[in-house]
Amino acid sequence: MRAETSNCTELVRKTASAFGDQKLRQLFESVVVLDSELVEAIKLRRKCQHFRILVIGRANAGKTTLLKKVCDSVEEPEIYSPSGKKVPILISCIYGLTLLTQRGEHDINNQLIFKSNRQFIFHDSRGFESGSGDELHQVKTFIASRAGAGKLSEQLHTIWYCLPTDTNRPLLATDEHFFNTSATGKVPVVSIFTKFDGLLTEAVSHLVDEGYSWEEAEEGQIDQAMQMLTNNFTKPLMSSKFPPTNLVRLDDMRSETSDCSELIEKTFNALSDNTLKMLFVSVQQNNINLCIRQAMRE
Ligand SMILES: Nc1nc2c(ncn2[C@@H]2O[C@H](COP(=O)(O)OP(=O)(O)OP(=O)(O)O)[C@@H](O)[C@H]2O)c(=O)[nH]1
Ligand SMILES: [Mg+2]
Repeated sequence: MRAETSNCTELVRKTASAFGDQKLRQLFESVVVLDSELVEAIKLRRKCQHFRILVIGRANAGKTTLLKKVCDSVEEPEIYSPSGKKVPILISCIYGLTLLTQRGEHDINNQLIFKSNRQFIFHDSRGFESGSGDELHQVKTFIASRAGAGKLSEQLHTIWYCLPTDTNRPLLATDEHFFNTSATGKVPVVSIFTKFDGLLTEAVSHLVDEGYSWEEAEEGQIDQAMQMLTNNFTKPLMSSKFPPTNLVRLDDMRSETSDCSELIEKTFNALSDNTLKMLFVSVQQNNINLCIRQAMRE
């Protein structure tokens, strides 16, 4: 046991299997280092403390709400400049009311960090809404500069591309342009269909317009919404030249009961590099299930 190469994996496994109560076993597994790969994870965390995600999505797509959920925060993120200086909140007073304004939230180069989970760094881009080539150029430049960063901690690890589904403008021409022209190199893109609850409402209206009763429309809303999702989003995205690595549909992220575990799993699956997978698992604070499953896989 004094040798560097020895480990106590067998003891840990046998202790885990001795628990009759499944919850106790899971608790044990979650607090114990299951094997040398997790020791590697600790070494890796010394080198790189953050998992860096670029979030793209037009105004109102639900980006901030989603990030708060991922980081289990009710507070707004803190904003840091590329050099790590905190961007101050602007305090103004209008008609006796004190207003706090977040500055630089949508500047792609700034870093958004939630106090509740400082291990994620987000970059927020409002996408290509205006249709001008400038925005696309800015995003491409950002991706290229991060790809060229020497240090793992400075590199971009994943892109979350948010597409609101409760809209009558599903994919903008510029969204299609992105997926047809932007090779993101090794950085996986997870397309996130946000506000699916809004699409369900749309589906009900659509069915009622088609002559169905309210009861029938409510019954058929999920099938109808899934069909709309497939036709308006999934098919065009997946037939593009650089399709997203993975797709996720999210329900109402404002609701207390909704969770983003599917997004976390699909992001994990989208990572092709084992080091990054390990880093991603190690930055989870709210998603203990992924940690447990990953440990059990070994
Ligand atoms: N119906 C519905 N509304 C949502 C959902 N997520 C967020 N919203 C609402 O949509 C609005 C915009 O949400 P944000 O999270 O601020 O969107 P954003 O993409 O960060 O917007 P910008 O920062 O302005 O680009 C807010 O009123 C949210 O409460 C959702 O899943 N379903
Ligand atoms: Mg926002």
